[in-house]
Amino acid sequence: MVEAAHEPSILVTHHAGWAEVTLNRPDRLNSFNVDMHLHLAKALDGIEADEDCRAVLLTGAGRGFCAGQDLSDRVRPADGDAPPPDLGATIETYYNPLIRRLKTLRKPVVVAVNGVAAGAGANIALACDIVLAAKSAKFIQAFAKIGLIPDSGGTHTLPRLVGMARAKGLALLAEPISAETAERWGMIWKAVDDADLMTEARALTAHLASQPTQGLAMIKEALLASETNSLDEQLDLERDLQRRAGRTPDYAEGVRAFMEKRPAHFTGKPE
Ligand code: T3D
Repeated sequence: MVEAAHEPSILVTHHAGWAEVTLNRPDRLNSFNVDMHLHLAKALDGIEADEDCRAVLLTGAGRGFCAGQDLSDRVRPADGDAPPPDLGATIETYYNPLIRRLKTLRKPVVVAVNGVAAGAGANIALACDIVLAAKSAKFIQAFAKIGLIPDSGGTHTLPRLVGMARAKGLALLAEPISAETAERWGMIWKAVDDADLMTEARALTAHLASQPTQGLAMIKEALLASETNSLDEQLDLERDLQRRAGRTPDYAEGVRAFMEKRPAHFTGKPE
């Protein structure tokens, strides 16, 4: 008997200086099961360790970006004796490490939200550094519809991005909002015509991959820290990071290129 070929749940395509990671369970709108979590973590391990990879693009296969947790792994018979699943364990093991990783990865992460982003799928997209979304895409904090709360950082990220009134509306009503509304509210960087999404996302990622990688990593670090730091703490952090940025070869090259009126050639190398 010939076994059915197993479609990988994560696809990684390497380009010059950057990598494209595709969530690949299109028949389930790229919702997460354990296999996809494990393969995504492995892909990000490789990207993190690869000095030549200086930016990441995340997207989804098919008509959706990601519908969050695969709920077919969570079904219990109404009259059965099966104990409830420990959702805290899944979050601790898979979702929280993924969000921490996206936020702290020392290279920019662009996301191309190619279609609906629901539940954890929406908040994973919002944890990326630059969010581009197809105009046909929708963002849905779907959790309340099944008795859950926004996870994957949603309760932290949403009020900071869109303010408490909108965060509460999104979380409590679980209604879809369009990419254009998300852009207008400041939740994402840009809504893009569907036909242009991947071309624009790839060009943006390639551009970021050619920039001063260490400096970009320090910008991410400073902005993340600003979510909890006082102004005094942030000023101190800016001083320390600027000191380090000033020691990088890319800073020296950036200044030289400016003075010589030519494009800079950044290498992304550390201090
Ligand atoms: O559990 C834990 O570990 C805790 C962590 C939780 C994190 C979470 O993300 S909880 C939230 C889970 N996600 C949702 O509640 C969203 C569920 N999906 C939807 O509400 C809708 O599918 C969408 C609004 C996203 C899209 O709607 P629509 O009409 O465009 O598509 P559809 O027909 O509903 O879905 C297409 C197929 O994908 C369909 O399968 P079928 O009928 O063609 O065989 C549908 O069942 C499947 N699908 C969509 N989302 C999921 C899913 N299958 C499993 N799990 C899903 N989340």
